[in-house]
Amino acid sequence: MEKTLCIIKPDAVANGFSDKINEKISSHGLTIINSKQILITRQIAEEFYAEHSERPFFGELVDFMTSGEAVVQILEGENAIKAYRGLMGATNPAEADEGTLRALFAESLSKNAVHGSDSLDSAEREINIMSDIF
Ligand code: FUP
Repeated sequence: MEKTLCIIKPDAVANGFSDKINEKISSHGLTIINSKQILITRQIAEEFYAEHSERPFFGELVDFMTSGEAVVQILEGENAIKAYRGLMGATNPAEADEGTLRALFAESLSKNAVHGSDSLDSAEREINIMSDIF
C-alpha cells in the first residue's frame, strides 16, 4: 500500500485544526499509521525543503516551519500520494478548491496549513528524513 508524508503545519496546529484535518484525512480513505506532534528543528526543515534553498521565500519558510509545533504523520492508502494532494488543494489557499484542507484551514500562501509529498520519490525521501521522530 502506498505511503505519503503529511505535516499539519504550525499555523494549523496553533489554530486548533489538527483533529478536524485528521477527520478529513480519515474520511478520504487514508489511514494515519504514524503521528507525532513535534517542534521541527532548523536542520530538519532546511533538509526537508532543500529543493527551495535558492528561492527568495526559503528563509521565511524555514522560520515558519520551526515557529511552533507541527504534527508529522505517515498516511497509507491506495494512491495515497495523489489522493492526499487532492484533499490538500492548491499551494495558495486563494486558489484551492472548495472543501480542500487548504481552502478550509490555511491562512495564506506561506502559512498554508498542510504539507504532502508530491511524488513517490519525495514520499520516500521525506519519510526517511522524518523516520527518527516516530
Ligand atoms: P506544495 O508542494 O504545495 O507544498 O508547494 P511547494 O513545494 O511549491 O512549496 C512549499 C512551501 O513553500 C509551500 F507550502 C509554501 C511555501 N511557499 C511560499 O511561502 N511562497 C511561494 O511563493 C511558494 C511556496
